[in-house]
Amino acid sequence: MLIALFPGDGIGPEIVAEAKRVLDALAIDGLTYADGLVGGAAYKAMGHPLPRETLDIARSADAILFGAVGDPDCDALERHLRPEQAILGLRKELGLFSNLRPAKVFPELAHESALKPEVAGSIDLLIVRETNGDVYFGEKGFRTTAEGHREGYDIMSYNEAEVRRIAHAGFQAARARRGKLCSVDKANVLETSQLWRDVVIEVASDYPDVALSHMYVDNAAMQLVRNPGQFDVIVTGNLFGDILSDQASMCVGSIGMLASATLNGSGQGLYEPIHGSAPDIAGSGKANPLATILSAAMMLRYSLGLSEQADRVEAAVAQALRNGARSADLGGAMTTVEMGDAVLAAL
Ligand code: GGG
Repeated sequence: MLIALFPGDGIGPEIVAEAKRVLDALAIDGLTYADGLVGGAAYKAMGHPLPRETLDIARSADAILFGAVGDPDCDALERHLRPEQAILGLRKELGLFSNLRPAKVFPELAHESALKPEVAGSIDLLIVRETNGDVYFGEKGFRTTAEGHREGYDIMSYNEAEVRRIAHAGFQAARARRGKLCSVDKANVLETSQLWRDVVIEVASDYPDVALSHMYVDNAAMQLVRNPGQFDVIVTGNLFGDILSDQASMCVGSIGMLASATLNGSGQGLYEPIHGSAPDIAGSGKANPLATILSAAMMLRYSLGLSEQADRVEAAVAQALRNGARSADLGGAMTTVEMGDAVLAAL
């Protein structure tokens, strides 16, 4: 089993190192690693955020453990050379269209939530975010209007095949959980969302056991704060999912806690914390590695078929929190390595 390790930029190397220590401690037979550069680190070393060498490693791997990309040194680069193109490129090149972002409150962290603890305590949801289409991949550009004003544009588009496959992913996830799927769109304004809603309704006939509802994205943002316990699985597009999952992270306590898996249906997956590279704290030892460690647990479960080991890692994270492990984002003072030590001690 080959794992591609792509730490990326900023705090990426620090958090991936802790996840790797946890994987090593599991002493899994036949697990091998291949290191690759992505993002600003790859641009600086090789002139491209997603070099061919990295892509070749990704294609041959069973799973990718990814840190984060984003580097202020690269802010002035043309868009196709910016660090973020590494994650967009990997998702597109490997057909990784289904980004699963679970959000659940660890009881010890309920008081860290932006919500009242009793409201936070009700959160146990999964956002299924489409990651191969939408405004991220549509035609983009700059032009000048007839009046001489500079104008930027990003075309938002989805075709029915793209919506159908993510809808199936959403229904299947809901079926495996509490049987409720909320499809989030903006069908009162956007053509893409009208198509999205029509196709989700068509797909629903294959899942009579799943209760489907629809919500406009602005309402969904409000409901996530007002009554998050109503959600089981949310299926939504790339842009809406990106925004709603960051919002969900504040509801569960910290963006440093949210893991993710991005799957393509073949068993191969990319696993990463939902947070970015946090350049402001890079190298300071303040980063919380738990989202990356929990992403590694998702990798064990979804790509490597090692559910027992995944359960062990998740239980160790929960135990470390019960034992008082807290990084700065969780109101404590433990370093990245001390947080990793706490998980290892609980493993
Ligand atoms: N680990 C997440 C990360 O690196 N995020 C930076 C980023 O470019 N995100 C864009 C996206 O997730 O679509």
